[in-house]
Amino acid sequence: MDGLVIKNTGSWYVVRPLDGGIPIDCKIKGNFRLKGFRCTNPVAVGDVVTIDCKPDGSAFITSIKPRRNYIIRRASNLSKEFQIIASNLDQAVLVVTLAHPVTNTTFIDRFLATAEAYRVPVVIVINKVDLLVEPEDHELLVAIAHLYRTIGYDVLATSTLSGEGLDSLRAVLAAKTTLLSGNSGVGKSSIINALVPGARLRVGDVSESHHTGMHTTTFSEMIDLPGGGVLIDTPGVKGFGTIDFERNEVAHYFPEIFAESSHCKYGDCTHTHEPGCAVLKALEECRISQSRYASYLSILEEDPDNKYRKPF
Ligand SMILES: Nc1nc2c(ncn2[C@@H]2O[C@H](COP(=O)(O)OP(=O)(O)O)[C@@H](O)[C@H]2O)c(=O)[nH]1
Ligand SMILES: [Mg+2]
Ligand SMILES: [Zn+2]
Repeated sequence: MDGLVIKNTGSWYVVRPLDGGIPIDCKIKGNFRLKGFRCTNPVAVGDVVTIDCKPDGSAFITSIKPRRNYIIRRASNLSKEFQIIASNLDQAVLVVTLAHPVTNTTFIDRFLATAEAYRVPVVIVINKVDLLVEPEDHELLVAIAHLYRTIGYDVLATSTLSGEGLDSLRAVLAAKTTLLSGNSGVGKSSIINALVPGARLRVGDVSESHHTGMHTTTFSEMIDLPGGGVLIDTPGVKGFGTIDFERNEVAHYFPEIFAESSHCKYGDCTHTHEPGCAVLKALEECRISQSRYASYLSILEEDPDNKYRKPF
């Protein structure tokens, strides 16, 4: 029987049969491994799997259908193992805030670069806009929204308090499978509660931060949206942006830097010091933003020896 993995508890998986039957708790066989995957969880939410139901009521996942895409993160900071956060995504929503807390732009840009690398479109949701009351707060909102829209990302401004932007967000999510990401405290649970009557997720839950240590467990879950579409919630997972890139690949995942780079004098230009670098010229002429370029450099400098690679 084939089914969709709708929940990963860390110990077992909940699989909803494609024929519409009730969800079944499944284990995986001890030696179940995907070729070439150094992964802590071989099966992910969003996977379509074949399951084997035993007469005693137990059920096992025996194979995974090929994935259209997926998103991974490093299992912990220094680990060589990876977790697949979710697969077969239409898009990711990155929830950010400009106040309480401030999401830093490097985090945003790492997330976007990782999503580019795995070909997952991202919509940026700036939440808690009700807190942006001072004129300078509002100017910042306009500037950030303009920056990312210019690069090509959709940007929404929302407030779960006032309800602003929630209809636009509903429209973006309709009939799609969306990974919901963002730092702790930006309002992900509040957004789910606003969109899904009866969801009643705990809000303001600080326990999430305890899950960021060495032994992070992935608890991902699909949440059905009224009117179609699903959200994949990943409490305890800080999001992605923790993979490594090959040095000469980094620019590929910054669309506006990549666009300029075709005009650089040297084909192997790193856009840091080279004469005739079109990226540095664009930076000088403010066609590439300082903050984006700083994020590019921060990723580049993380791996000066090019030790690490995108794992798969
Ligand atoms: N002012 C304001 N506070 C919000 C908004 N959305 C969520 N919050 C608050 O932000 C805190 C964290 O929200 P939560 O949904 O738990 O964030 P999560 O960690 O991303 O799931 C809670 O105290 C919420 O009440 C919003 O739009 N405006
Ligand atoms: Mg939460
Ligand atoms: Zn260059």
